[in-house]
Parts: sequence; structure tokens; C-alpha cells
Amino acid sequence: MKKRSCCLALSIMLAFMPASAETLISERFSADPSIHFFAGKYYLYATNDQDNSGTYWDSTDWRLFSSADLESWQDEGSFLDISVFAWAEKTAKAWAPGAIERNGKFYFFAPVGGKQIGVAVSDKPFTGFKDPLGKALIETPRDANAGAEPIDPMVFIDKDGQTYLYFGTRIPKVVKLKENMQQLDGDIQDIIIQGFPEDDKKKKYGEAPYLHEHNGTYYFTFSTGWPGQIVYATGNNPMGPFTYRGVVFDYLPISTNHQAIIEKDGKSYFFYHDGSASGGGDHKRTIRFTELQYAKDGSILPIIIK
Ligand code: FUB
Repeated sequence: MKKRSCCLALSIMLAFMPASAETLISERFSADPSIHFFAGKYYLYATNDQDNSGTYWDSTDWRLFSSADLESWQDEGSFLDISVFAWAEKTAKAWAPGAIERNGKFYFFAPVGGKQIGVAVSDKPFTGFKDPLGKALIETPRDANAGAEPIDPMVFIDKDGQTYLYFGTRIPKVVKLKENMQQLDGDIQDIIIQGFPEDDKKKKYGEAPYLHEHNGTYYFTFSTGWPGQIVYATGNNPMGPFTYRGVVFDYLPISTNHQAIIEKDGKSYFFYHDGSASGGGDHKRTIRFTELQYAKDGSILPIIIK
């Protein structure tokens, strides 16, 4: 009875939610947004769908877009090729990346094929990235508890300076990084998410882990699978556990869903991809964003695109 009234309440709430306007970053096919504000400018790192075969996510380089104001966007080109990682297998694909700035250096975390994560570093956010390690930062089965498919790296630096690397398919993983951003600082741990609704078996972790902090609460967002909703869970520690809170962004008519959230000047933005552009689809996605809003109690208002 309780569950039914909860679902009814959600449906009514969704029906009256104002729809959000979206902004398309570029007509060029790209996906898996990783959005940052570096050195006075927004930088968006992406998977390069334009160059894939159209039948799989098989591009081998990453694309970069930039913007001074979130309104006008520049295509900075194919800024990094998977060959920067000399150890990458010949068949390795370049999937959803993550990036971060630390002590004036820019770090790019990249899934290399489905089994490894590499890190590249540069003095500039848009060029010059080199592999300082000469080997994978994370690799399965080399590293204990790296999981079957260590992809979709995302990096978060907490207020106390501690860095956390999130990644993983089907089981979300987290590991602390040392200050040099090139060494793990402890064991890779599974992230515990509690409180998934018992009446919705589709609500589970799939991929696209993302951590952000808002008003002292840690928000862990992710896709529930293939296809997936973007849902969120909250907690008071970046390592978790997190408690399921609800849906942020509903299923898309394509097999993947992948989000990134940035807060700037008191506003929050939700970046995502979809397959709705002309000629688009599962493997030809385009990146868009819209405003993300919170209710007074800190819950995220579900996003419905106009
Ligand atoms: O772009 C390839 C894969 O599709 C990403 O790694 C996943 O997050 C999904 O968006």
C-alpha cells in the first residue's frame, strides 16, 4: 500500500514538473560527457562517436569541446589518441573518460579497452597529454578487486584534498589516489548502495559512476544499465555507503545513458548524451546539457526535457 502511494506521488510530481530546455554542444557525434571548469573556461572531454563504425563504440580517440560561457561552444578537435598509451592493445577502444586539475596539472583518466584505465597528464587542459606511468593505473585481473570491466573512470577531489577514483561496470568501484594522481592509495573497494526499491528489480548499478558534493552531501549518480536510467544515491562519505534516492533522468531510446554534473556560480548543470540527432542512434550520440535543480530538502528534481 505504502509503495503504491509512493509511486502515485512520483507520477503526479513528474506530471507537474516543469520541462527543462536543453542545449546541444555540437552536431558532431560525441558521447560520455566529462565537464570541467579549468583555468577560466569550461572543458568537455568526450568519446568520439563521429569516428566510430556506427555498429559499435569503436573509436580510438577522445574529442574535446570548450566554452567560455556555456552558450557558445568550440570544437577543440580530437585532442588525444589511445596510442598515447603505448601499452594499449591494438584493438583497444577509447571510451568514457574523466579529467581533473590538481596543483596546476591536468589529469585525463581513460578506459583503454574494457580491461584497463590509463592516466595521462599535461600542463594544459587541451593538449600535451603524456602517459607518465608507461603502464595501466588500473588493470584487471592484475589488481585485486578491479572488477570484470574497469571502465568509465571519474575523479573527485574532496574538500580535504583527498582524491577518489570511481569506475566499474555492474559493480561500482572506488579507490583513493595519492597526491601525484598516479598511484592508488589503498585497496579498490566495492561501493555499497542501499535502499533500492524492492518492487523495481531494474534499479541496480550498471555503469557511469559520478560523484559530486552539494551542501555537504555526497551525491552518487549512475546509469542503471542497458538501457539505463540515471538515478542517484546520497551519503556522507565519498566512499559510501550511499542510499538510493530516486531517478534523475529517465531511459533513453538507445542502449546507454551517461551523465556529468557541474556546479558553477550557484547553478548546477546536467550533461548527458542521447541518440536523437539526425543519423544518430546507439553508437552515434550527441551531447547536451540542461539545468539541474534541487528541492529544499536536497533531493534532485527529475529532469524532463521539453
Ligand atoms: O561510449 C562507450 C560506453 O558507452 C561508455 O563507456 C559507457 O558509459 C556508455 O556510455
